[in-house]
Amino acid sequence: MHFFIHSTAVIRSRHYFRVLFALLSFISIIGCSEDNSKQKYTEGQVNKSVSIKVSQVGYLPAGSKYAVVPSKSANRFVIKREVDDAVRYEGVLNEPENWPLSQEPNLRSADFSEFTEQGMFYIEIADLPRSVPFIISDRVYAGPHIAAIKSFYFNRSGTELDATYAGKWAREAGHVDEVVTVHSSATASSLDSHAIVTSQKGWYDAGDYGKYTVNAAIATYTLLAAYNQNSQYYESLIIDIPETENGLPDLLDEVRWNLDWLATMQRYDGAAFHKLTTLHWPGKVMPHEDSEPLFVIGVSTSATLDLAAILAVASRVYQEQDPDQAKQWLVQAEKAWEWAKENPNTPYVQPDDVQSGEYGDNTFDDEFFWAAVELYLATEDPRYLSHLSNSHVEFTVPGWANVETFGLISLLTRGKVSLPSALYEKWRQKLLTLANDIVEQTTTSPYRVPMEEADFVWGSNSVLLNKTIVLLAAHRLTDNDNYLKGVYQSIAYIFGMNATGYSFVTGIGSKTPMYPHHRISESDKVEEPIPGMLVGGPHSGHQDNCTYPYPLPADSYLDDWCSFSTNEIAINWNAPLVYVLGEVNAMLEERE
Ligand code: 9MR
Repeated sequence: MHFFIHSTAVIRSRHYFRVLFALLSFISIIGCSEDNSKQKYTEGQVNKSVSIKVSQVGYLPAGSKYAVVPSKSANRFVIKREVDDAVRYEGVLNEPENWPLSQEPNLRSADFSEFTEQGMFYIEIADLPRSVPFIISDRVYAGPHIAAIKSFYFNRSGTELDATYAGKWAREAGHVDEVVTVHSSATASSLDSHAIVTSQKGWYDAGDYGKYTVNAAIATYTLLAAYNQNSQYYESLIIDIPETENGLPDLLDEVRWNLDWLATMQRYDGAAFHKLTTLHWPGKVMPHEDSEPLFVIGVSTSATLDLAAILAVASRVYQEQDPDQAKQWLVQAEKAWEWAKENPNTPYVQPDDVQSGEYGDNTFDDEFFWAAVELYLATEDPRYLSHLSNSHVEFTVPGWANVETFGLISLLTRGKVSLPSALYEKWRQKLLTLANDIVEQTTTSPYRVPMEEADFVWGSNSVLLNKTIVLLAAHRLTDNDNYLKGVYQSIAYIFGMNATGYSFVTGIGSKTPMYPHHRISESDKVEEPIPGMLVGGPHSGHQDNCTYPYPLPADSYLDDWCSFSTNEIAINWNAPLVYVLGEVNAMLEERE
C-alpha cells in the first residue's frame, strides 16, 4: 500500500496542520499492519527495487515532470488515473542515456511535463511493474515543507518535547547546558580552562548531540534567508510548535531557538567558540541519558566570522519584533568582526582529547566576505563595503566550508538600493555565471539533476539543494523560468527519482529511510524515525566502513544506522530543503 501527502487544502490553520501531522505519522508506518514487525517492513522496503522511478511526493501541474525507467523496456508509456484506470496521457520514452556514476548504465526517461491535469496517477509501461501512484497538484510540496521545518523542533536541545506538538516522539529534556566547561583549547587571558559558562538551547547538529557554531550559523542563515525572500508567505505558515500562539511567524520562533544559543557562543573578547560538545561521541542514547560533561571547545576565525554574519542577519530580521535584542546581536556581530580582523588566520585544530566533529577550514576569505556583506547590510558602514569591493573571492556552490555565495545571495536580494550600480551588476553576473553552469550540469544525467562525480560527497543531497538555491536566486534576478526546470528536477531527485529509488526524507514517500544515523530516532523506541529529516545521500567515500552493495557514487547509499556517511541527518542539509520547498510554494501562491 502506498500513501502520499496530498494537500489541496490551504495549510494555514491548525486544523489542517493536525490533519497533516496525522498523515505524516501514518505515512511513516506504511506497510506496517499490526502483525508486521519493523524487520518485515525493512525487508520489503530495502529489497524492493524500483523500476519506474517517480517523484514520490508528486509533481506540480506547471512543473517539469520526468520518470526514469530501465533501458530494456517498451517504447511507449501511458499515464493512468488512479481512481478509474483511465488513460490520461501517452508518450514515447526518450533514447537510453548512459550515466557512468551509477551501475544501471542505460536509462530512459518519460517526459510528461506537458501533462498538467491534477489528480492521482500512475505510469504503465509494458512488461514493467507499474509505478507507485503520484499526485499532480499545486500543493504537493506544502506538507513536506512543514515537516522539514518541524524537524528542527524535534532536534531542539535543552527542552522536553510535549506530546501536544511532538506526538509519539515526545521526549524528556536533555542537555540543558547549565554547566559547560571551557576546554583548554578555548581559554584566553581572562578565561581559564575549567571555567564554567552556560549555553542553553540550540538544535542538535545532526545524528550526534553536538552543537557547532559554523554549521549552526549557515543552517540558521538558510532558514532566515528563506524567510527574507518570502516573508509574507511565512507570516501565516503554522508549524505547530509551543510558540505558535505568540503572534510571530513560526519559522522565526523556531530559528530563535538556535539564535539564542548561538549568541552564547561568543567569548568575552569577541571570538566564537568553535563548538559545544562532549569529548567523545555520545552512545546510542536519548538526549536526557547523555550525561557526559559538556565543553566549549576551540575558537576559530571561521566560527567567529560566521557568528558575525548570522547575528548581523538576525539583527535585521528581528529588528521589529525585538529591537533591544537586535541591537545587542549587532554589537556582538561587530565585536566578532573586530576579533577576526586581529586574528585572520586561526583555524580550528582538533585537540587530542576530543572526538566530536571538526568542521575544519583553513581559508577564510569566504567567511570574511560573507560577514562583511551581512554587516554592511545591517549598518551601511563603508568599511564593510570597502572590504567587499577589494575582495577577489571566487563564487562557488555554498556549503559550510564555502560561505561566500550566501553573502552574494544576500547582497543581490537586499543590496540593490545601497550598492554602487557597477558593483551590483558585477555580482549579479557572478551569480548568473554560477547558475548557468549548474543548468548545464543538468544535462549530464538521465535524472536531469546537476550532480557530477565531485558532488557525491558526504551530504551530497545538500550539495544538490544548495545548487538549487543558486538556481532560485538566478530565477529571481531574471524571471527566466528556464532556471526552474533544474529546481523541479532536483526536488524530484530528493523525493525518489534518483539511482537508489529512495525518497531521502524520513516519513515522506513510499520508500523512505527507516534507520537514519540519528540518535533520537535510534533510541526512542518509536518504530518510525522522526519525520521530515533529509539524509545525507549517496557518497562513495565509505568512511564508515559499512558494506555497500552498490559502490558507484550515485548508488552508494545505505539505509542503515551504520552508514553515517550516507544516512545521517544534519541541520545544514534540512535547511536548504526548507528553503527550496518554501520558495516554490511561495511563488505558486503569488501566481494564484
Ligand atoms: O557535513 C560534514 C561533512 O561535510 C564532513 O565531510 C564530515 C566529516 O568531517 O562531517 C560532516 O559533519 C558532521 C559533523 O562533523 C558532526 N556532526 C555530524 C555531521 C554530519 O555528518
